[in-house]
Amino acid sequence: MTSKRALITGITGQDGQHLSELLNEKGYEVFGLIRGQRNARREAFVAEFPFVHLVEADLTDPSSLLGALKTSDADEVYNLGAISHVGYSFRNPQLTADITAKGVLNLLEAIRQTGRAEEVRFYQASTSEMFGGLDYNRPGKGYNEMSLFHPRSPYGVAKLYAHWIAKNYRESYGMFVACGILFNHEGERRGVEFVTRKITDAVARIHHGLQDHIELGDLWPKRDWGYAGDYVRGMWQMLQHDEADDFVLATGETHSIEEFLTLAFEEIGVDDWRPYVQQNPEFMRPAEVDILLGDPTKAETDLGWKRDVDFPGLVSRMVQHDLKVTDPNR
Ligand code: NAP
Ligand code: G4F
Repeated sequence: MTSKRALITGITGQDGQHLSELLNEKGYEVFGLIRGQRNARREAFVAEFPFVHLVEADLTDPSSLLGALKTSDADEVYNLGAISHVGYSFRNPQLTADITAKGVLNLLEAIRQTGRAEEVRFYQASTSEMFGGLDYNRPGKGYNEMSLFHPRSPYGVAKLYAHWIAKNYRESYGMFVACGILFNHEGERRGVEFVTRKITDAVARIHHGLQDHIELGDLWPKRDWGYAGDYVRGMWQMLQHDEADDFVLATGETHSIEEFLTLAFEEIGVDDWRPYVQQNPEFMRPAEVDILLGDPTKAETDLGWKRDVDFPGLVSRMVQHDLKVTDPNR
């Protein structure tokens, strides 16, 4: 039997790395879309994932996407590429719309142009940011696939367009388009611009005497944080399902940034994190998402998905990883 072929956009990002690894283990031939004339992450990526065939393209350039689809001749396309940082999207709203929203339309249209629209299975990386934290229709139960949307950032609004255009192509052209509405997922491959990795990296550096404090924005928001390795498994399961559908992936628990700080500092034997944390308005947002809590019942029931890593396990593995990589004696 010939192996399946997958094309991943956003291959250099956290989820792209986890998914490459998973699909390679499953025997796929993996193609990854890489942008930029000299992408700073290319060299490190090639060293760690030599089995991935990189194809140059950009979500804002339709002809390059068509080329990538033709080169890869993919059976499954995972669209993970995006401006994914909420704070950055406030400062760069038009770029966010071009890549995170319109990029999806470009990719779907390019798939249609290949003439293989009915054969290709497509995954769209939708997000809990589309809900916006205003838990007005299912108070306390968590968002599910039927919850109302109220995005609170240029990123959330762009992702909502992407979500609906993806569903529209499913309904209009009979394409197999699955939308994974994923709550926050983290891990040792998370960018340091996101709050969890920023904290675990700083905690490790404080432990090694390389820095003395960390500057953060608001500490009260709550997130439903899971482990990225568990979530990419769910993406793959969505494309193996008999029907294209929408699925929430979440843990069903929500924790504040203060709780994350408590566990992270305990990992290095510090009981009170407060002396090490300063608040800096630079890291606050014009509109905040107060609380995110997801209900993954549908994915658990229909896909058999379940997460393995819990909240304390997630914090611990991230701090332990960062203690190793920042150790000046290593
Ligand atoms: P990430 O680490 O920020 O990676 C984003 C990727 O998008 C990078 O590989 C980046 O490539 C690529 N990209 C940016 N602009 C592009 C363009 N113009 N053309 C092609 N690629 C471009 O994000 P992630 O955490 O892995 O998340 C993956 C996807 O899931 C994203 O769409 C994100 O919005 C969504 N999501 C994430 C979470 C989460 O908690 N992680 C939750 C829900 C949804 P460069 O190396 O070139 O910058
Ligand atoms: O880690 P964050 O930047 O993640 P956020 O905004 O929840 O978005 C992430 O999860 C979404 C899924 O819900 C994804 F769609 C999205 O692509 C991304 O992966 O911020 C988490 C919370 C926010 O409330 C933020 O205001 O932490 C707060 N925060 C406080 N200080 C900070 C900081 N966030 C960052 N990035 N940096 C800070 O210094």
